[in-house]
Amino acid sequence: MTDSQIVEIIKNRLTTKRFNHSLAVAEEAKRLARKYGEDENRLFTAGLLHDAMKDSSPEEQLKLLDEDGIMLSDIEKSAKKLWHAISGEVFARRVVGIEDKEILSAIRYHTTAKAGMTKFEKLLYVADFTSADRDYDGVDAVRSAADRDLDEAMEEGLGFTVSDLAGQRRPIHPDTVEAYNEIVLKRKSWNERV
Ligand code: DGI
Ligand code: FE
Ligand code: FE
Repeated sequence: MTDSQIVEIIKNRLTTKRFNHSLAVAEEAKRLARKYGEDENRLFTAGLLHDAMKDSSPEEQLKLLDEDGIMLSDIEKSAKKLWHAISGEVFARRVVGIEDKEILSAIRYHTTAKAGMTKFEKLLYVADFTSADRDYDGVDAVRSAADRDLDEAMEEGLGFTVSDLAGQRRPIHPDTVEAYNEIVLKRKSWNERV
């Protein structure tokens, strides 16, 4: 399937806002891929598809998971916002016919992240934080980190997510905790702080 066919598919599935976000993430993923020496075309495709199930009903998402034999953990059951990354991977694979394992895995982990991510997976995760349509408090810090260093941007994004979730007393997915611990142990940024 071509990117323009994929654009038509997501246009018909998403609200205008979410469709524009998906185009912006695709552009940002491509820009970051060029900067960090990854495959621009495949990251563009991953960006287009990453939120393909985000505006679908819980029932529709659960149906895809069920058809694929995927069981949700208790934490996943408790947070519907996590479902679209899992169902989005199934959608990309089974409905769109994407066979590229790295595109599928980048979609699967674009919300929680996980330890041991590839550069490709990190680039989609960061592009979702820094795309042109984003305006949350703290976006400037992630954008300037992304201008300097991919792992610094991962640390900024994961730190933001962990603080935000803990501040709301929401559960933090073990994949997110493992990604966070891995990146802070690698970078040891706290040593630079007073
Ligand atoms: O789909 P987007 O809005 O573009 O962005 P996203 O896929 O990163 O989703 C962000 C949402 O997911 C945000 O509301 C926080 C939530 N989230 C991310 N990681 C976790 C999480 N929620 C819980 N409960 N636990 C997590 O580890
Ligand atoms: Fe998402
Ligand atoms: Fe997104």
